[in-house]
Amino acid sequence: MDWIVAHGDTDGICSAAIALAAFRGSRVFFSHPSGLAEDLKQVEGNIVICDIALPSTLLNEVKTELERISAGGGRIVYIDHHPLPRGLREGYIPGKLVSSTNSCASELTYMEFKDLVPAEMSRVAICGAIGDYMDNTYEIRRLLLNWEKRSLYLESGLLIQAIDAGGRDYETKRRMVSFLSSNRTPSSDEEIVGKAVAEAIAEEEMRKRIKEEVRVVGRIAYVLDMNWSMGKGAVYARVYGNTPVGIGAETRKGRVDMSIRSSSNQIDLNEMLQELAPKHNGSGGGHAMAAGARVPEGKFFEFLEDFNNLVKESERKQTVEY
Ligand SMILES: [Mn+2]
Repeated sequence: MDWIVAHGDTDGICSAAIALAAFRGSRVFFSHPSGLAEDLKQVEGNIVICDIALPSTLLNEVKTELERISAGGGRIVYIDHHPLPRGLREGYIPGKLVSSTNSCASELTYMEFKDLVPAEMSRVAICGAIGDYMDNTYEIRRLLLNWEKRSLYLESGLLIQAIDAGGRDYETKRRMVSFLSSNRTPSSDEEIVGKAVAEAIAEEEMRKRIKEEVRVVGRIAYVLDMNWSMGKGAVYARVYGNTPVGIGAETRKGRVDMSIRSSSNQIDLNEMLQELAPKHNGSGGGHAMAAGARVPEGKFFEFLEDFNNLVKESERKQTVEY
């Protein structure tokens, strides 16, 4: 049995679709950094892993599972664009590691398997790149020349909105993967179109609500418990709070989960959160300009104050440098 294990966002779904076009008949499964080691326990055979950060805290557990898979004769291709855990040595995990922080996972997956998939899969790579705000790379711009850009942005917008509307519905996501892998467009699927349009209408309402309800702590703007996409909440919080950093937060099971977005490439959210969140008994990380964090409910405001100090600090440093 061949396996594809991917993150459940647009980039992960598009990466999985490209991998599935290369390895027809694979089982598609969704996971995330903190659940990867556990999820790998059910895997035997060849595996492609897409868009899942190698977790620093559970690295040895992931390594153990990959070694078991490899010892059983499974071929492993690990494709990801999150920063690698600090100090990871080459060859530490078995299999092929395709890693770059400059491109999305869909672009890396397309480039890795492009000889095995129809050329049309390039548009799935582009959709994934737009989903992760990483469509401005050399390869994606080059691939986009083969398409009508404006039409493709509609297709990717439909897909992204439908995925945002779907929450944690893994059956629908699996269906999207197989659908995209067989070279069909999001606009040709009634369910995707319906969900996307409903989400776009809801978004316009939420945008206005966030404009009213956004709260600001220094250089950080946030919205809490809006019961909506945290990532988009973070973007609108930043815009209407008029700050370089925005947070969409949600209280769940005694913890506050956050999506965090920045508008400044001078602020490295991943660096900051990996350092800061554990100090508040939480965890955090991701990319430089788009990341996530989780802290206990009672620590949230303390965390915001400290986070704001780090953002101010990094802005102050730039002013001095210039
Ligand atoms: Mn990604």
